Amino acid sequence: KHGVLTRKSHADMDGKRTPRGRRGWKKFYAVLKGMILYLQKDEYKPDADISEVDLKNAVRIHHALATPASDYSKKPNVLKLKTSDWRVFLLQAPSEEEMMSWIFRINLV
Ligand code: I3P
Repeated sequence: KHGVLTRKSHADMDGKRTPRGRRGWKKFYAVLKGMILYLQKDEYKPDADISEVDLKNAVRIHHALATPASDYSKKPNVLKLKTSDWRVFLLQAPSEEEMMSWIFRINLV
Protein backbone atom coordinates (compact mmCIF):
# COMPACT_ATOMS: atom_id res chain seq x y z
CA LYS A 1 0.00 0.00 0.00
CA HIS A 2 1.18 3.53 -0.60
CA GLY A 3 -0.05 7.11 -0.46
CA VAL A 4 0.50 10.53 1.06
CA LEU A 5 0.73 10.72 4.85
CA THR A 6 1.57 13.74 6.98
CA ARG A 7 3.50 12.84 10.13
CA LYS A 8 3.87 14.38 13.56
CA SER A 9 6.18 12.79 16.11
CA HIS A 10 4.51 12.68 19.53
CA ALA A 11 6.81 10.40 21.56
CA ASP A 12 10.37 9.16 21.05
CA MET A 13 12.01 5.76 21.53
CA ASP A 14 12.36 6.30 25.28
CA GLY A 15 8.60 6.81 25.45
CA LYS A 16 9.08 10.44 26.39
CA ARG A 17 7.21 13.27 24.70
CA THR A 18 8.98 14.50 21.57
CA PRO A 19 10.47 17.89 22.51
CA ARG A 20 9.37 21.18 20.97
CA GLY A 21 11.16 21.92 17.75
CA ARG A 22 10.65 18.35 16.55
CA ARG A 23 6.86 18.19 16.87
CA GLY A 24 5.96 19.73 13.54
CA TRP A 25 3.92 18.12 10.76
CA LYS A 26 5.78 16.86 7.71
CA LYS A 27 4.39 15.44 4.51
CA PHE A 28 5.70 12.12 3.17
CA TYR A 29 5.00 9.60 0.50
CA ALA A 30 4.33 6.48 2.57
CA VAL A 31 5.03 2.96 1.36
CA LEU A 32 4.12 -0.09 3.41
CA LYS A 33 6.39 -2.94 2.44
CA GLY A 34 6.61 -6.09 4.53
CA MET A 35 6.93 -5.01 8.14
CA ILE A 36 8.28 -1.55 7.36
CA LEU A 37 6.46 1.70 6.76
CA TYR A 38 8.75 3.81 4.60
CA LEU A 39 8.14 7.55 4.89
CA GLN A 40 9.76 8.89 1.77
CA LYS A 41 10.45 12.41 0.70
CA ASP A 42 9.43 11.72 -2.87
CA GLU A 43 6.93 9.61 -4.67
CA TYR A 44 7.47 5.86 -4.85
CA LYS A 45 9.72 4.68 -7.67
CA PRO A 46 9.78 0.90 -7.89
CA ASP A 47 13.38 0.63 -9.06
CA ALA A 48 15.01 3.46 -7.13
CA ASP A 49 17.31 2.76 -4.17
CA ILE A 50 16.06 3.96 -0.81
CA SER A 51 17.95 7.09 0.23
CA GLU A 52 19.73 7.49 3.57
CA VAL A 53 17.12 9.99 4.80
CA ASP A 54 14.23 7.76 3.77
CA LEU A 55 15.81 4.85 5.68
CA LYS A 56 16.12 7.03 8.77
CA ASN A 57 12.41 7.86 8.58
CA ALA A 58 11.34 4.24 8.09
CA VAL A 59 9.24 2.81 10.90
CA ARG A 60 9.21 -0.85 11.89
CA ILE A 61 5.59 -1.76 12.38
CA HIS A 62 5.98 -5.29 13.72
CA HIS A 63 4.00 -5.29 17.01
CA ALA A 64 2.90 -1.72 16.36
CA LEU A 65 -0.66 -0.59 16.95
CA ALA A 66 -2.63 1.84 14.80
CA THR A 67 -5.87 3.42 16.00
CA PRO A 68 -7.88 6.50 15.06
CA ALA A 69 -6.41 9.45 17.02
CA SER A 70 -9.75 10.17 18.67
CA ASP A 71 -8.12 12.40 21.30
CA TYR A 72 -6.62 14.64 18.60
CA SER A 73 -9.14 17.06 17.16
CA LYS A 74 -7.05 19.75 15.43
CA LYS A 75 -6.96 17.88 12.13
CA PRO A 76 -9.26 15.31 10.51
CA ASN A 77 -8.36 11.75 9.45
CA VAL A 78 -5.46 11.39 11.88
CA LEU A 79 -4.36 7.99 13.12
CA LYS A 80 -2.11 7.23 16.05
CA LEU A 81 0.72 4.78 15.51
CA LYS A 82 2.41 3.26 18.58
CA THR A 83 5.52 1.26 17.75
CA SER A 84 7.08 -1.60 19.70
CA ASP A 85 9.98 0.73 20.59
CA TRP A 86 7.61 3.17 22.34
CA ARG A 87 7.46 5.80 19.65
CA VAL A 88 4.15 7.49 18.96
CA PHE A 89 3.36 9.13 15.64
CA LEU A 90 0.28 10.94 14.45
CA LEU A 91 -0.31 10.33 10.75
CA GLN A 92 -2.84 12.34 8.78
CA ALA A 93 -4.38 10.64 5.75
CA PRO A 94 -6.12 12.47 2.88
CA SER A 95 -9.53 10.98 3.73
CA GLU A 96 -11.29 8.91 6.38
CA GLU A 97 -11.37 5.94 4.01
CA GLU A 98 -7.61 6.17 3.52
CA MET A 99 -7.08 6.50 7.29
CA MET A 100 -9.11 3.34 7.96
CA SER A 101 -7.28 1.51 5.19
CA TRP A 102 -3.87 2.39 6.68
CA ILE A 103 -5.02 1.33 10.16
CA PHE A 104 -6.26 -1.98 8.81
CA ARG A 105 -3.12 -2.69 6.83
CA ILE A 106 -0.72 -1.69 9.62
CA ASN A 107 -2.52 -3.84 12.18
CA LEU A 108 -2.51 -6.83 9.83
CA VAL A 109 1.30 -7.01 9.94
C1 I3P B 1 5.16 22.19 17.04
C2 I3P B 1 4.34 22.47 15.77
C3 I3P B 1 3.15 21.53 15.70
C4 I3P B 1 2.32 21.61 16.97
C5 I3P B 1 3.16 21.36 18.21
C6 I3P B 1 4.33 22.30 18.29
O1 I3P B 1 6.23 23.08 17.10
O2 I3P B 1 3.88 23.79 15.79
O3 I3P B 1 2.37 21.85 14.56
O4 I3P B 1 1.35 20.59 16.93
O5 I3P B 1 2.32 21.53 19.32
O6 I3P B 1 5.12 21.97 19.41
P1 I3P B 1 7.69 22.66 16.54
O7 I3P B 1 7.58 22.51 15.06
O8 I3P B 1 8.57 23.75 16.97
O9 I3P B 1 8.05 21.34 17.19
P2 I3P B 1 -0.18 20.81 16.49
O10 I3P B 1 -0.17 21.08 15.02
O11 I3P B 1 -0.83 19.51 16.84
O12 I3P B 1 -0.70 21.94 17.29
P3 I3P B 1 2.32 20.54 20.59
O13 I3P B 1 3.63 20.77 21.30
O14 I3P B 1 1.15 20.95 21.40
O15 I3P B 1 2.21 19.15 20.09
